[in-house]
Order: sequence, then structure tokens, then C-alpha cells
Amino acid sequence: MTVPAKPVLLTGASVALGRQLTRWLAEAGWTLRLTDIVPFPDRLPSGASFVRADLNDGVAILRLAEGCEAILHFGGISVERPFEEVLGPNIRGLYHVYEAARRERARVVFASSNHTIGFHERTEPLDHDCDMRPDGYYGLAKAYGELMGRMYWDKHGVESVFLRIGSSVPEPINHRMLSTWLSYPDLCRLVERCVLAERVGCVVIWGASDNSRTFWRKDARATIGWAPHDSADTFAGQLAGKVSGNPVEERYQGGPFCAMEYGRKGGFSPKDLFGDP
Ligand code: 15L
Repeated sequence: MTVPAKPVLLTGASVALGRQLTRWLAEAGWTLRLTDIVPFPDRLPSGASFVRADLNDGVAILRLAEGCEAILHFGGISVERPFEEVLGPNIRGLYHVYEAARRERARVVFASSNHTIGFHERTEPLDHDCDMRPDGYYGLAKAYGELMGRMYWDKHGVESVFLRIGSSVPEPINHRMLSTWLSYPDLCRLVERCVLAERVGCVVIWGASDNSRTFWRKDARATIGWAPHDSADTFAGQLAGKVSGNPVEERYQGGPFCAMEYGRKGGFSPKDLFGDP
């Protein structure tokens, strides 16, 4: 099977990763229901429809998910923000997604993040079952999301794949991304497999390309039949020495997110890090 039998709902469709997924999956012939709080900026591909909705609106999310086979949850805040800003889209919104998945018996592919484990040191290779060490409110909300998915699996049998995405950008731009980079094609193939794999249960996959400097090891990629094709290694020459100079950022896997508002003794204040606003 290369095309899901029923439509697939994609949240966060209007921003970077959502737009990549839309293009790739529509080309593969998938029927997509797209949603975001902001308008979809591209021409709608055939087989796709778009409805503007707020993740805080549970009724809208339930309606959007009606008859769907899977929900690709890429919506919500995608950077570090104050708690009150993260709360609505990333916590309440996630609950709406899981309630919709429960009602539809749909699988959830959750765009989690390396910021769930950001305060592990870079020298420490991690497996999927490592301790969570979120590096801010954004990472904390992603960690809560993984726990929520776990609860919906244990209690309701809702399947989930948690993608702990590293840095999914067109090209790696600093030394850290030689470890964390996930190319767009590798991301799209990964999401395709998350939906098409026969049975997944509730699993974690590190969202990174085949980078020799990776921080991450074991995960459930064999269960879904995915392996990355690309590698940040090809950029190593041009990124040698491209470091921030900030010891907190360079010490931990979460990089700049760890350094933001870092307040431990011997640490740096935001002013030291970023200058006066
Ligand atoms: C993420 O989770 C963010 O959404 C993205 O903006 C990047 O900062 C990325 O992690 C990263 O760690 O590079």
C-alpha cells in the first residue's frame, strides 16, 4: 500500500515542515486535509483541502479529523516562548488532537522535538528510552505531548509515533546541526512510513538524517521500515568551527534553547547572551 485508504489530517500545514509534507504527500497521491491558524501560502495541490482553524477550538479539530486515518500533528508553537503562549496551542491543542484521534481510531504522528531531551550533554549518546530533560516551556510541552500519547495508547489503544525532530531545515547552518540535521526529503519519507506502516503501537523515532556526529542511537525505525538517505556530513567542511561561543549552548544537545534565560550560578543572563533588547 502506498496511499492511505482514508484522508490524512495535517496540522501546522502553512509553515515550513507542513508545506514540505503537503507537497511531498500530495505528489504521492494522498488525500490531505490541511489546517493551520494562518492561511495556506501555496497553491493547493490536487487532493488537498485547507480549513483555517485554531488548535484551541476542540470542535473544529474534531470536525477536521472526521473520517481520517491519521493525524500528522505539526501545529502549535515551534520555538521557545513564555509558558502562557505555549499553553493553548501546544497543550490544550494537543488534547484536542488526541480526543479526535480517539474518536476516529486514527493514528497520531506527533512532531515532538529534541528539546524534550535538550539538557543532556552532547557527549552522552541517547536511546529512545532516555530520561526526558526538557530545555524550556516548548520542550516541556513536547514532553507532555509524548506522555499524553502514551496515556491514549495505554488507555484507549490510540497508536502514536513521536518524532523527536532535530533540526529540519534546508541545510545545516552550524556545528550543532552536523549532529541534529534532518533533511526535508528524509522527514517526508519518515512521515510517509509512520502512516503506511501496518502497526506501530506507541514509539519514539529520532528525527535526524544519517549524520555520523549524531547524539542519538536506538529507536523504533525498524518497526516502521525507515532509514535516512541524507547526511549532514557533506556540510562538515564548510561548518568547521561554526560554534556560538556560548558554553551553555555548546555543552548541551538542545543548543540555543538551553542557553535562553539560563539562570544557574556561573551561567549567563539573556543580556549576556543576546545583548540589550
Ligand atoms: C525545534 O524543535 C524547533 O522547532 C526548531 O525551530 C529548531 O530550533 C530545532 O528544534 C533545533 O533544535 O534546531
